[in-house]
Amino acid sequence: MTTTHDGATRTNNKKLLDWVHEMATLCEPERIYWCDGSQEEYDRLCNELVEAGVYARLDPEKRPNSFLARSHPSDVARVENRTFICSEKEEDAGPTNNWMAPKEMRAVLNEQFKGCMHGRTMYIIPFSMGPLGSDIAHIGFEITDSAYVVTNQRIMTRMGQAVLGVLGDDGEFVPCMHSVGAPLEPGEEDVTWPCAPSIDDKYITHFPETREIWSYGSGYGGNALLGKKCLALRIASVMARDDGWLAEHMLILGIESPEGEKTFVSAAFPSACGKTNLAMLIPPSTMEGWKVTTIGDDIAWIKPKEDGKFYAINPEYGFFGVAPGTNYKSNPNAMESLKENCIFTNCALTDDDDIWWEGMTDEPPAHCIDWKGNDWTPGSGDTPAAHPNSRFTAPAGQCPSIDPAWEDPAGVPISAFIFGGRVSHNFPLVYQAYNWEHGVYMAATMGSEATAAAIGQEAMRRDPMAMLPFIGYNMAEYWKHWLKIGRSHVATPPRIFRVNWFRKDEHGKFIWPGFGENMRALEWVVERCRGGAGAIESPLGWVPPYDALNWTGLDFEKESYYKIMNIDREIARKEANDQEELFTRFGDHLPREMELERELQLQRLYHSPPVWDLAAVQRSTT
Ligand code: O2Y
Ligand code: MN
Repeated sequence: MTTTHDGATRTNNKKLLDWVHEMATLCEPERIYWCDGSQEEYDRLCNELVEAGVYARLDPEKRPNSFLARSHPSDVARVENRTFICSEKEEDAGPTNNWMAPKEMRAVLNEQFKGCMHGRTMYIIPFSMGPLGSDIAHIGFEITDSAYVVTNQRIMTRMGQAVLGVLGDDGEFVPCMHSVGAPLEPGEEDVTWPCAPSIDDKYITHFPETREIWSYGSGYGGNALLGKKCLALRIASVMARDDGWLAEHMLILGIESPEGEKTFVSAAFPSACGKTNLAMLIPPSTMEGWKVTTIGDDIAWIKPKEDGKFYAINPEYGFFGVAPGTNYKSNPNAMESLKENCIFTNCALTDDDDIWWEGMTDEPPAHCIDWKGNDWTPGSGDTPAAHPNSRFTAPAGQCPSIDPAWEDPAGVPISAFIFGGRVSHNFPLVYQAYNWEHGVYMAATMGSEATAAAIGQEAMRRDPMAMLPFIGYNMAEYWKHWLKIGRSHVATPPRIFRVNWFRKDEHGKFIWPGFGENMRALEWVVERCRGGAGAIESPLGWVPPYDALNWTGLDFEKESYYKIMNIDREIARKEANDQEELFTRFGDHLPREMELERELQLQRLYHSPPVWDLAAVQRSTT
């Protein structure tokens, strides 16, 4: 075993050095390399990856310093059924997580990791989740045998030697162990995307009590870039529970009014709800003076501070966004962020050495190479050129809407939490919770519609707080944590809202224009937080009357507004009844407030006066 960059010359942190030594002994790599995070190192690794055929360098004029990688066709997304929470007790992982006893999992992992880095380099990546030295940030070390992971981590995290300075001799870190699970025996030729041959050999495992991550067999995204979902959500949610803060699957926005007042909000959405588009929203030009800035697109770490407010940081340094559907109409800021210094994974390669994906342009290219490396033309039928989960890895600092405070170690003060989903019927555009407990109930019961193929009906796929695949402990205990932190850790908790951009009319067409026009709902949210803007009491919560929204420059008649705000009470009661199924899964862990709020909601839906019909309210008041 040869060592490049000896660890002992880099750090005196005994825990770190012991761990690296122990992992090297287990994995038996050919080389050990301590990453310094420099540009020179990044360029060198990218060149090596180009030479090895792992990266294709894109045209330096069109897409400077950018690369395309193609994964193995079996390794294209997070593997939820192979993701485990290994707490000592099964009930501490809760009914929504896969669980295995730590002892049992360690035995499996020891087998898998033994000699798994034969013929490969073991890279040691020091990284900080959050601005270096921020009291909200945490340090991680990822050990990996993938240079693809190293180069992506340099974009996604603050990575390199400076982290070792902040760590010091006794500092704490989260050990993140990763292998693609494809040892190279002498004489064996490497492939461009090594990974474990079978899904059953992949393990994305978390040990909440000892705060460790072990990931084996996949080189893709959330399975391999361990700072993101594994550390910043699953392990951090446990740290947050223990230490009195929140680790959330939330974007963070700054919203500036024409008067120059800035309000920061954080928002959670399940996948496929346009979260990245909202994180980089550009208000319509007719809403003069309103400006939106981006602090983060995916994860928020939120801490209560002495002044009685929650402060949030984006623990990440880059975007790992879904490529298909991103274009200059849906998200100009994302497109501008992708102009240079990016890594693209599983996108299509055009004949002029640029990237393309479905929805990027009105017209597809006449020819390109698809994500599997095959010729592709618009006549290729249902075969997509880019994989539906193809990704861009882009430095967040390149986003034109990035907020000047996005790297502020103190974080930004959060005034509102917004929760969304994708619901085509009977769910209002926007409404506000009556109080913190009601808001936590609204967030806990959120979800998106999923068509149950077998019956052809739309069922609600629940995704509480958009944390279903990312909570590191029992979801019901997480709800208790939310209830407690809002009551006792801050003077005035942020207001809680729900939004839904996806309501359809009787012809199956979206009623709400969405995208930049979502700013109209955000303006109401901001005004509510500042004590202004009208609202009507409804069984679901406070709803805006038509005139409380800013309609300047948008032709959206009252009739259409009623359509996206009206609620059929019987359907709403069925929805509240259905929520019982979710709650009963948690047995004694369920906080009493959740069932109480559900009951109250049902009562309001039975007994509120008939004027609840929003259309009727509007007609009687205008
Ligand atoms: O499929 C993957 O590995 C990536 S998943 C992901 C990436 C960026 C932001 N969010 C997600 C997610 O699944 O929520
Ligand atoms: Mn996400």
